Amino acid sequence: MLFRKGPDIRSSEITPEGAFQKHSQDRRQFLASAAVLGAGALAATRFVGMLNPATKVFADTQKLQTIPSQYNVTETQTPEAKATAYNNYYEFGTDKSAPARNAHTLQTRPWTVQVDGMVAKPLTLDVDSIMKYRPIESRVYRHRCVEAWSMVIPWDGYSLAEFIKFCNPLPSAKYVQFITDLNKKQMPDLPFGFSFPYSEGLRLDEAMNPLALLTFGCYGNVLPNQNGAPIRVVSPWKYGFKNGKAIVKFHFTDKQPHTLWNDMAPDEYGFYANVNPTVDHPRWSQAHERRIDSSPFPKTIPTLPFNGYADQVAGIYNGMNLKRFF
Ligand SMILES: Nc1nc2c(c(=O)[nH]1)N[C@H]1C(S)=C(S)[C@@H](COP(=O)(O)O)O[C@H]1N2
Ligand SMILES: [Mo]
Repeated sequence: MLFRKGPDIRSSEITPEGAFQKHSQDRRQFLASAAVLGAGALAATRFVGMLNPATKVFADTQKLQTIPSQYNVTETQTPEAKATAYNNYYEFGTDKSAPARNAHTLQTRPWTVQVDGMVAKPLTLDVDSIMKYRPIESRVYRHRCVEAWSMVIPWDGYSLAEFIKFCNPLPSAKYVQFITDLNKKQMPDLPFGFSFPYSEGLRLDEAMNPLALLTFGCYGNVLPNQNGAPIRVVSPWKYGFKNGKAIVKFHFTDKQPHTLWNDMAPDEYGFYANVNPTVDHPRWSQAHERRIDSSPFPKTIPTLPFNGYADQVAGIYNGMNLKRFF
């Protein structure tokens, strides 16, 4: 395997008291640096954003400093031009090419993120301070859409677990919900018939797996709007729809949160959405996928259990019927 085997985190081990104490030092430092760095970083990004409303230009001028990751796959990467032009982001249209054309209307700075629900203390944070909390890794991940296409994308971020520990969830919290911005003015193409804002979520033990990435960029640039700027989640062993874009709220809860696709069609899009070649979508097979890479025609390749990340994540689901909890 290409990966180091990750620690097998069980829900009973999530957010023990000791972790909170160990973390309070980091937390104080983070709050201090957030206060100091917030204003300058915010001014710089707004300036660039205002000069260059076009998303592509914004991304090109916003290089990220990244460190290497131990979690890279070695398959051929999808060219940046393809990964940023073929998107699912229904707030900006249901066509795959629509988000790249339309998403520039979303203003991604200033951007505040709320942390609420079952946490020691609700927080309102500036996205730039969240981005600076931990070094940004470049992680080359497989990215598998439920519609049976896939890409290989270098995402830039740090483990969601780091941020969750910072959020201080109560021991009773069992899930974290990610809620996307809903701004009708900045989303003039919002289609009818969807229960926006987009909502997704993970069980806390899934969210604490080191593979789950709090993502700010891709290909070494800040995320283009169509890929979820300024902050999104990437959980590479799950179908792409789990990976909410443009997050404005992390809500901690003890109940399985509602999710947009599960609301829309519960028999087609389960809450867990683990990539599973043996559980077909009611309307198509999930045994294979079309890999969008550098070749002009996507190759059809077999889909791997947990998208090839079974060594890291299968343990999370020990004893669970994955055909029932799909
Ligand atoms: N807010 C929001 N997030 C979203 C979606 C969406 O429509 N709205 N689509 C999801 C789906 S179905 C996929 S496959 C991925 C696509 O991410 P990408 O466009 O960066 O490849 O985003 C997910 N996150
Ligand atoms: Mo998707």
